[in-house]
Amino acid sequence: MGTLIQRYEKNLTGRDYAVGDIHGHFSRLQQAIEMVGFNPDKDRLFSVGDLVDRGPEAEQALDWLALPWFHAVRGNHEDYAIRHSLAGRVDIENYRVNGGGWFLDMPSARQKQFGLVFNELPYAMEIETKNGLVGMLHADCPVRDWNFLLEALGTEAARTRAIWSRERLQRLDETAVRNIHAVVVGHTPIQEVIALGNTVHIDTGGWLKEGHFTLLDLESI
Ligand SMILES: [Mn+2]
Repeated sequence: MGTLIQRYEKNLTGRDYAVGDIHGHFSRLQQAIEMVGFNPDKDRLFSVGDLVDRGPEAEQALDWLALPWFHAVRGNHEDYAIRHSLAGRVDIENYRVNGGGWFLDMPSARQKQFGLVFNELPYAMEIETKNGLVGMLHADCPVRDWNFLLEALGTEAARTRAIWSRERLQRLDETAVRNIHAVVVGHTPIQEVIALGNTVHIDTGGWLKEGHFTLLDLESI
């Protein structure tokens, strides 16, 4: 496993964007970043994870992760791939139902290639912005105070919550996460971006027929 929380220094020359779950729709993502005039020489794109499964272009995830301006946290779908390829610990039927067929049907050496790259993805990112530190996680912050996140992520319970929980949205919980300007998350498709406390849910279902990719400028929050 790589580092649990990856820190990024302030982007002094360009803009920083966050994007929700991609789920194998990299052509649509490419169109979305072109629409905002994304400049790969200066700008950065931060993903809340779930790059793969469900869509037709999941295999491109490795190409995108190799780009110097694209950074992602791990989602529960990367976690499926890691567990299957590196630990052999996955409910195969459940994985296939959730879009993992493309992965299960690849040769095991190729699966392992993905697993090793995904296993380097952090559970959380911290990005310095002019407004303060912005945190990103796939599903929800498992602690009420960002300063305790690193310690908490040492436990499987907190790691699971970080990549699977839908509790905040289900309860419309507006409790702020302390000691962080904002926390950006995905995982649960919604029609429009919604902020609950300082947690901003941005998965507007760019991979769904009726959805779209939201490119959230991190300095706008
Ligand atoms: Mn997810």
